[in-house]
Amino acid sequence: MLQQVNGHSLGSDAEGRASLKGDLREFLGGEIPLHQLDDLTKVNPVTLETVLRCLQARYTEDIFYTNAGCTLVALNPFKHVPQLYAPELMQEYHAAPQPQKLKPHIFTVGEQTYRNVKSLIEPVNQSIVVSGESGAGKTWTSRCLMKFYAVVAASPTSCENHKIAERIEQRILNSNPVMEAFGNACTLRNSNSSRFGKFIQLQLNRAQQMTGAAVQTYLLEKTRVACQASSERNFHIFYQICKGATKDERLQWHLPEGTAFSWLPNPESSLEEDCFEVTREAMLHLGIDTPTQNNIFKVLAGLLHLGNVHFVDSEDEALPCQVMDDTKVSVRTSALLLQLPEKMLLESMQIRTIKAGKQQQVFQKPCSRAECDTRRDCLAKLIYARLFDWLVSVINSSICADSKSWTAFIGLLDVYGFESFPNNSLEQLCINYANEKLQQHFVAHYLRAQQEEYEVEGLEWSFVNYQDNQTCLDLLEGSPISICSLINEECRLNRPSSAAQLQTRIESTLAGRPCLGHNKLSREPSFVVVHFAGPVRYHTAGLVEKNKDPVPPELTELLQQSQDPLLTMLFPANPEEKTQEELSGQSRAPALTVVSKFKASLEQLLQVLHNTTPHYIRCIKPNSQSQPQTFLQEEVLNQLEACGLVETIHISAAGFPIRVSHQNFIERYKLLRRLGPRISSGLGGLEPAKGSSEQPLCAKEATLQPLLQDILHALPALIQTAATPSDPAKNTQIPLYCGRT
Ligand code: AOV
Ligand code: MG
Repeated sequence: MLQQVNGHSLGSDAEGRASLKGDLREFLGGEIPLHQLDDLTKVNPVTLETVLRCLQARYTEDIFYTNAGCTLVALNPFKHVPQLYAPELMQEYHAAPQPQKLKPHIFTVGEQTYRNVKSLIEPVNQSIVVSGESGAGKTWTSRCLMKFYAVVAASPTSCENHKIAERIEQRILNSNPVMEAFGNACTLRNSNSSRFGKFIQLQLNRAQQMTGAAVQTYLLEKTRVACQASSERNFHIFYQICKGATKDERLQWHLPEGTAFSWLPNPESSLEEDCFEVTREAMLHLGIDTPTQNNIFKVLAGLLHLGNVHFVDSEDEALPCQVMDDTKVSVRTSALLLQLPEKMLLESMQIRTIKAGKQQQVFQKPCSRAECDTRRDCLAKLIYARLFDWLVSVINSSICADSKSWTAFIGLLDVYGFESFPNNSLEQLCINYANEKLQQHFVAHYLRAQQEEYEVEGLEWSFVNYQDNQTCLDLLEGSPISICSLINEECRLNRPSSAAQLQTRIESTLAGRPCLGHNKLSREPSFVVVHFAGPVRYHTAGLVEKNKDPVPPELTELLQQSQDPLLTMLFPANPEEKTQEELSGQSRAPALTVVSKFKASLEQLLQVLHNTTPHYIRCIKPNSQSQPQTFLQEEVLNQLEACGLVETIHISAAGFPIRVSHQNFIERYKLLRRLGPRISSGLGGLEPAKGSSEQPLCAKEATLQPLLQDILHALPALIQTAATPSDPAKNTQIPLYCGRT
């Protein structure tokens, strides 16, 4: 069938490419300035170098968006360009008959996605996958897309409806500052780095109006609460409180000006910490009232004081480690703010309770200084992670529409980008693993599936080679043995295992795997993974423990004693509501590891993505110093290479840009069937035959240009074949050439 369609289409494609060559002659002759090439499929030859030159020329001219076939390349301007995101511009893209004819923009992707939802049969869920390395602009882009939908998918202006619509859109937008305050932090790569993954479904009703949204988050980097790499910072919210609290609040939360907190490193000023009022206002919109907010901030202040508690080694092993003299006050203040009995708080960190024997006899054992520190950190992580999850659930209950009021969604995916630091641990392993998965989704969906389909359909197609990251994923998660399985195994066996032993185990068991890099230079135990975006050295120290993420039951029991309303809610005493971590602390059943839980959540995400029509935006970071007007070729080249952009362009340039499902195609064009023999006379005889009861074709339908022109040539045979797809169960798509005219 494709051949019948494409008997014509390929001809057009060839013509298209001929005219493209014409462009290129001009381009190479310098008649078309490089920066005016809106689509990278038009550079010739398509090589890394020509693509790079084109992007650089555009960047120099302050043009930040460029089409690259099925993807949009977004260069980070690292400066405010307000006119680029003005509501008027959003409306312009929304109202355009063919938004793809306007300058490339994230609004083009936004609008096309929005239009795609509409189908004659059933609305089709869409997703926009925003990818790129840390600091490339993913969060910025998804925020702008949310604003775009808040404008174009707003409910009509009927007064009451409008009010509701405005409220829901505003609320959805308000989820951003709250989630960023609690989930973002300054890292070496990005001063507003997302430390959690986010998939937000914007819910649309049949009239394409946004009626709600649902947020799903992925693995918050909770270790950051108690431990920040050098030159990095804690989550923004802590700085916001310390800087933004009023005099009264400072008194209530025991935050006198100038107090130094161990968990608040690098307190120099940043934009994000000036946003306390914005965060508070947004929380209010989401239904978190001022007393609850104050309660949250009081608990966070309690955590800061907890971080100032330091222990000294005990001279006698049988006695618990004591708190350093000058930090005793921190125990008191922390207990006061968390509304916990001070003695219990201290003992929960100093003494381990062991239950043993059939009778479950209780023994108590003093912890070493290192263990006391670990338990202190664990307490903070436990509270912060629960608080974050609770906030997400509050946000969801505030913005989620009931299932009857929406029929389709547009999903926006914004996860933490690929990152490589001097010291990489389990957090980076998970983050980079997530990015590998997304890259694989792109490879599988676009680079591989599309080409395979052309081959199956018998098209003349010369296969474009691409870098498949399957080997890296096999190394990370494959069965039976992979890095994840080996780390999990260590957790399961629960045996003392040094960092060096883990390194040896990984290197010897997985020796010869193509993506396991050489580990010659490092003095510290580590292993190297060659990711699609570059090699990363992961240090093995603490990896197994982080993967286990054990929560001593005494800590949860302690928090259940709190008199604080927020903590009471986060840690209910009711045993029926025990969570997995509590149960795992008590039972012998092995707890799910961090990696296993993360893997399962990623698989769920990919399943959701798989059931939507995906759109891709590739964010590129022109330099790692976050400087405007600075385009570092080497850095951009690495990113272009890593994401397979050149291959994408090749496939897009030679492939079929419009794809319509059989069912939709028939629904849309079946009326043309009756033209039958009149096709030969072009668009002439559009009147129904004499004596027929058919309505005349309306002019709009009769002039569906240029698609109609293309289709008319091949119509009779096409409809015949489309009506009887070879494998209806597969709901095969008909790739249509729509012409580049
Ligand atoms: P990321 O989401 O991709 O990194 P962000 O979206 O946070 O990166 O962007 C990093 C910074 O670049 C932002 O804070 C802005 O200062 C700037 N920026 C990005 N896009 C634009 C734009 N279109 N216009 C102006 N400035 C921009 V990470 O979350 O670290 O993976 O984990
Ligand atoms: Mg981000």
